[in-house]
Amino acid sequence: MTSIIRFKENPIVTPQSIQPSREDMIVEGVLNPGAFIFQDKTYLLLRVAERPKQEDGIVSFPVMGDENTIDILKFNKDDPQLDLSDPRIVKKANTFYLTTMSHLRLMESADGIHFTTPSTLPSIIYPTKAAEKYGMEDCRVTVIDDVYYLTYTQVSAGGVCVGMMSTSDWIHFEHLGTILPPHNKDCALFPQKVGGKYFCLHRPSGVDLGGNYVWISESNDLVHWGKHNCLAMTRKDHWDSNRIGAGASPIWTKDGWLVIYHGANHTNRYCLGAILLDLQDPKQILARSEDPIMEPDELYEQNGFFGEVVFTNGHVQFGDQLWMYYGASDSVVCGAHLSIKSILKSLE
Ligand code: MAN
Repeated sequence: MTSIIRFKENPIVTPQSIQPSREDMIVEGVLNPGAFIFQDKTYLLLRVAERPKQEDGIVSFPVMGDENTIDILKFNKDDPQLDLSDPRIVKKANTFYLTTMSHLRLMESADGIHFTTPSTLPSIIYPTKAAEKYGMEDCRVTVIDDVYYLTYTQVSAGGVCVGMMSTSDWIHFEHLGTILPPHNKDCALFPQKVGGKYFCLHRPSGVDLGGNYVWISESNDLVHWGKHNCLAMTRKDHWDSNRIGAGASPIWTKDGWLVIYHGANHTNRYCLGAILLDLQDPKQILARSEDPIMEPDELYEQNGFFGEVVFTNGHVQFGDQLWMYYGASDSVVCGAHLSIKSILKSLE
């Protein structure tokens, strides 16, 4: 059994601690943070999911307008074409929208547990691109040669894809565009080149043939990706039978690249597992968790906007200790301590 020690302070960030973008909006969830160290402090790049205060009989949700303003769309709940069975999605006839719109927010901490709005850095990253009209989600932050690369989910009527930005100072950002087209998300960059190439993990979704599997790809410049290979599939009758996706950047260990990933079954219960990849050839899987290393066991992981979810895309490493940050129930942000050695041991 892997020893995962949840922070006793959990949840460490809640919607109540986040100021909504506008007075008529409420923060439904703070979730799925990227994590990194900058100037000796721990930072989280949170996903903030907002929607308008809801009126009786109506579902209303935000989208970015053409002038980068927020437009509110409304549908009557008694519309027979409306399907609201998934709290994350508004489906009308064959058109999909999201019930909330997400942007990214930075929070800083001296101890990795108590987070506040940074005093000297811009703290909000709003969607600005056509590909982000329904929001930006689940950002991974990877440091490569002192540059921070942000890989995040872009959502619009055009589909779900992976966007990239970079920064060195967290003040100036370079938009590097959409690096992987729809349907794709959960893009985690390796923190260094392997055999002279950059690598990333990502999760395209197959429609008829295929599924929600993790793929691995190569690049010379981090922006143009090729040599795509299907790395890991879902496993029938397992906890990860329906969808899997990489967490944060793979971790170098002398035994191989350690990947923490999420897996969901057909009831949408999200757990975490681990995969070990060959150090020289990360297209080769050396081991994979048979059982989850973490399950939604706590009340705050079982109940919320979308319950039964632990989802990680951010961690920072101190020697053998991984401080893993995760979203619980798509509502709050939590943390846990993991020993890398104990995860490796669970894979033997
Ligand atoms: C999606 C992810 C996350 C989210 C989970 C659970 O697969 O992209 O954004 O936390 O679903 O709702």
